[in-house]
Amino acid sequence: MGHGVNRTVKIWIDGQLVPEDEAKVSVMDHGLLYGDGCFEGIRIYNGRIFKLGSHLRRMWDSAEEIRLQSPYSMEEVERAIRETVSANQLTDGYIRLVFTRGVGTLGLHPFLCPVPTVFVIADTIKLYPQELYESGMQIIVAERRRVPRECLDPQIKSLNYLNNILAKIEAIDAGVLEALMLNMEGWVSECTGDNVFVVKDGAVFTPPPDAGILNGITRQFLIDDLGPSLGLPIQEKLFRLEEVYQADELFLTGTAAEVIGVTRIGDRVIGDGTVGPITRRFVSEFRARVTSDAPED
Ligand code: PXG
Repeated sequence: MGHGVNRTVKIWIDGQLVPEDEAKVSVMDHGLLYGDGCFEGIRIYNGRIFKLGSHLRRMWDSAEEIRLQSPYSMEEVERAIRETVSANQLTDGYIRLVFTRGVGTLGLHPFLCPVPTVFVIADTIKLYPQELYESGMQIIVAERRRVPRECLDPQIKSLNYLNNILAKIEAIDAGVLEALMLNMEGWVSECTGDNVFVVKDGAVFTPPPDAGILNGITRQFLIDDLGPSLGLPIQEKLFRLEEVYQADELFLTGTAAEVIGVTRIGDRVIGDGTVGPITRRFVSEFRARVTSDAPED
């Protein structure tokens, strides 16, 4: 089944481009049996693959952390991604790159799976409604804590997303789209699929990687590039929920969400309840940069 009208989605899997209904993974694949594998979500803007190099490096870092060796080189995976994007005639959309441990026995042993499964999906993306970027989104604070680095480092973008999904269910139950998670020490970490930034008295800060977060590619783009070019340096520091409640502005970043303001958290209003001026500058500068000449590094 294609997702669009008259369009069969082509999937790249284990070296071949095939129609979606032929792209199959075995029930004996440990990606399915144990969530043993890793992935990336990547955006295509105006024919350019945003931060593809950074996503590939993070994918290789995740794979190394779980001792999964890709059967394809980074250059081969990059070619596979570009091939999949052009086969689906996408100039704007979303790419999902997945490595699974591969087919094995009914036992945890990862090294009894001889060949990792690799696939690339490229499709259109369902975005948050534009109105949310103007009025700001509402989120909650999840009861569920972010899994500690000592147990499963959130820097590994693994196929094991149940920690985030359980927090996401809390958000859905509360009628909102995201949930902010604290780490086991009570520091603010991140949302289920987005990083978090606070604005206070003109200063912008975000939790450091050692808060136990995924070091988002969008987050790093703001720290390295957008912040400095807007004259708004971003500081990494640990902070508590109290500082979130007392923030002037709050915003989230992620591949799917881009940059989006948060105006309510639970029943508390952030700042004056509108998307603040600094958040607006990041939202519009982000859009301008990715739509004109999205960096692929
Ligand atoms: N934290 C977590 C736990 C994530 O999963 C981010 C932060 C933001 O990272 P990037 O690199 O995207 O700036 C993520 C990324 C989806 C979706 O479909 C979620 C993500 C990425 C792409 C799509 O909800 N999460």
